[in-house]
Amino acid sequence: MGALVGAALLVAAGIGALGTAPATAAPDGATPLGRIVPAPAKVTPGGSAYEITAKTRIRVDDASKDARRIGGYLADVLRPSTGYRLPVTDDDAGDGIRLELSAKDKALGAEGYRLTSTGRSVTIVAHAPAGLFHGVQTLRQQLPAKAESDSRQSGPWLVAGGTVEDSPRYGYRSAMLDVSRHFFSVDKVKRYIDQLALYKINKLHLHLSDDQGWRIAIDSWPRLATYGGSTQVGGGAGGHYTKAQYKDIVRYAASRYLEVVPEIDMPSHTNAALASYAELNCDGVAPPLYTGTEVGFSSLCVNKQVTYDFVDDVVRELAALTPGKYLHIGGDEAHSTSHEDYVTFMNRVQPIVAKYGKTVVGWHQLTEATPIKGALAQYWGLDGTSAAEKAQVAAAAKNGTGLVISPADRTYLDMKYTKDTPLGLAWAGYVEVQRSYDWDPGNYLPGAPAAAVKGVEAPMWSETLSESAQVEYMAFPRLPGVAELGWSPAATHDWNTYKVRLAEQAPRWDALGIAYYKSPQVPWNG
Ligand code: NGO
Repeated sequence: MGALVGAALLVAAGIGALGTAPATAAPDGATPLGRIVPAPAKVTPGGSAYEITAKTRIRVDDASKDARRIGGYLADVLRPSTGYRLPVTDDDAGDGIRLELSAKDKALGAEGYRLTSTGRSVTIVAHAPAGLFHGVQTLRQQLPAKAESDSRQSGPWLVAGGTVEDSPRYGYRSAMLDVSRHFFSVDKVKRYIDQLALYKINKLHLHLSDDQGWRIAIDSWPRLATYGGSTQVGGGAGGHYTKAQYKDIVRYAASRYLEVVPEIDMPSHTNAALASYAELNCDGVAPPLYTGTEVGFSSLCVNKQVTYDFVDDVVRELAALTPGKYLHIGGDEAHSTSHEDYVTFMNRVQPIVAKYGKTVVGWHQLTEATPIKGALAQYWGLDGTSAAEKAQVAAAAKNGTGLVISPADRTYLDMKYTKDTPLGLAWAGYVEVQRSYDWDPGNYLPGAPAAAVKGVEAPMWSETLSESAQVEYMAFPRLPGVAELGWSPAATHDWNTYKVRLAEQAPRWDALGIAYYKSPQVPWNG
């Protein structure tokens, strides 16, 4: 694309104002409209800024519980820092912050919104509650970073004037947390959910089982959690979620408009289950619990009926805990299962997921079997993946299998940034911030039709991570970049302007207590 055409596209997408210029504020001191992450689809700056004051009210549609809840959420974010009361009222006439659900604005879709800021009000209009919520995230980022503080700060609390019209490129914008290699408490998961919501991520993929630990209570097979969940990498105490705790996570995620996608990884990555129940092993002997980090050594016994009774029970109970559409069945690295057995197993398990009303997601090795209608394959290859393997996934995509793109050498948040990164793995190479952002999910996999791409994911594997601070150091600043690949129109993609917007997020992370990696690729101080 010629430079001129590129520039024209940027202006057409409404983000001309985002240019490469240093981070100058708008004349009235507000953050320039649209200078946020992910970049909005269309920004029309103009007019005077809105100022949140002690008199500001949050006005919501009286008919909508969702709008009221989202108004309450916004007030909770802003009260500590502003010190204002910010009452949420259903008197929706008058000045202030207005959250409106509009049945007729169908063009905004399931997640889009329009934010209009004038001297008298900020109005967010959406067709569906998720759109209102995403609009609120935009409003948060337009305010000074200190709005995120949990102690009182001085204003002014300005929102630049103009209009943002925004909706996502992809409907599947996911982050994964591996709670198996190290167990993460409910509170830690909630903290991560809050961080994901700020960047308009809408799926939380929980990797609930692996060789090192089974993390979800299953009533019909209780030892999975009580024994299979009793340790983790390095031999710590591990843990598991009771059903009540798991529902709490699902509810909390839903309140931030994230859908939980639970994963039970099969037929390999199953040592915790095999250790808990001897009958799941072909030789009838339970192996010991495992606390190392090798992969691919375990396998469910493909030719025993009890295996499918087990899968049926687990999927039934998990589906019942899952209001979302998807259930992930893993399927990666089945190195100790023959190809024939793998195909038999995956083709038998997918209909079980369908029987309980869920849509199958699997790692892309699922395409070695026959993906069931509607299934999604999650591509986790890298530049060096063989052409044959890429072609097999692309062929499935041509046949109707949807793709979630999560290349290990781009979006894996557990990869070290450089050789000096104290945490993380390096099997897919080092993944600096530019590398994680500077690619296009729409044309990433050669031969796969763009329409097959349903979205992106940033997985956080936890072999080396057990604390929130460690997760955050690996996620920030790469996670916002993957979020932008999932949300923003391809025409807005530009590393040189992105890195400036990304740098402007840092004071917000400071206010939120997120200790991020200070990549030398990002101009942190303007
Ligand atoms: C691979 C492997 C996981 C590891 C991860 C570490 C997939 C899909 N299977 O990704 O078991 O934890 O790498 O980066």
